[in-house]
Amino acid sequence: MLDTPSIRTDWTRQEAEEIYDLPFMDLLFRAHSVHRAHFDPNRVQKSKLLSIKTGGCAEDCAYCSQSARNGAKLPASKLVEVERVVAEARKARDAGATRYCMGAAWRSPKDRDMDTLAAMIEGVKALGMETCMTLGMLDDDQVLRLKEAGLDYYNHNIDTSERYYPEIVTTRSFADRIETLNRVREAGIKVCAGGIVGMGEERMDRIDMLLALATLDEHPDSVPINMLIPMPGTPLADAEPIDPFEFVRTVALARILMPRSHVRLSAGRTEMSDELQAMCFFAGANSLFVGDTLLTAANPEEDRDAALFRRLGLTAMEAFEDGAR
Ligand code: SAM
Ligand code: DTB
Ligand code: SF4
Repeated sequence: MLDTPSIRTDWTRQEAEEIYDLPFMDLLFRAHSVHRAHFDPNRVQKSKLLSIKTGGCAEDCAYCSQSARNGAKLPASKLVEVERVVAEARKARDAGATRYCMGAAWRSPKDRDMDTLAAMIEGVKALGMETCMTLGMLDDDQVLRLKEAGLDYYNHNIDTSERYYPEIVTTRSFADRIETLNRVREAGIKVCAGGIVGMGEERMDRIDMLLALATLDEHPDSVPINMLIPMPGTPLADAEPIDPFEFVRTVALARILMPRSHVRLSAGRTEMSDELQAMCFFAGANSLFVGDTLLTAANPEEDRDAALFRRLGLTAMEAFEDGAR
């Protein structure tokens, strides 16, 4: 990835701030130009999520319905059976998804679950789909086991800036997150890392979050930008919704700092108008979650997304298509 001169991992805060603060039209133009230089702007990657283990999580992430410490009262489930995961993945593939992302409400996986996780990866891969997992922090042995099973992507979000992180999570640190990301990268698994906008953070936190990702040794291959879904019972249930233009600015900055990454318009699309989503695609988003549920929260219905693709002339990327020019 680093062989292209436009791909930089030495962005400074001042540069990032100047880009984020550009007049909106200048920012959109620049982001779209970068997008167009690196991707076909009419192609969008489709991922599908499945919660393979829901609720009862030991961590205290303030946004999350699945933390046992929050008041969302989501009952803890057991790890879903491999056969069900593969059957759900087949349905998702037949509905047009090319990447299957399996998420577990864990601080980190237990070693006794690793065989089951490996079987899920093998089963989903056999369908011709890209595989992704998000299981919390990993140690060296666990990363290697996932790699051996053929895992393509690992999702691990930094969620916000290092400064704001302790306001959102206290049971682990920002540095813990970076450590797992580095481990995943070193093992040769593709990295999916992004964050959440609309948690009461400052503009500078959004900039610093993206800067932290853009100055890793290598950019994440996928960068999910989530708009907070305020989940009832969580400390962020009453968070002030973010100005949609700030959300678009965040997408645009992600595209400019990380030109070859897939920037994913992630959680929060049910609350976005089609026009706002179109603006995000113009600003450089080229991936999304499809299907009517994310992990525990709602996502737009299939027919709404199909209509959006039709109206905008967007087409879906193939599995393992990197999409880059
Ligand atoms: N437990 C694992 C972990 O935290 O890494 C994996 C699952 S966790 C639910 C995956 C990501 O979903 C979080 O890092 C966060 O960025 C995002 N997320 C969770 N709840 C959200 C919400 N209410 N709104 C927006 N994004 C959310
Ligand atoms: C990501 O950045 N967003 C996804 C995925 N990676 C794991 C999760 C969104 C979760 C939204 C809230 C829910 O469904 O509970
Ligand atoms: Fe647990 Fe992940 Fe939710 Fe945090 S985001 S409470 S680690 S499931």
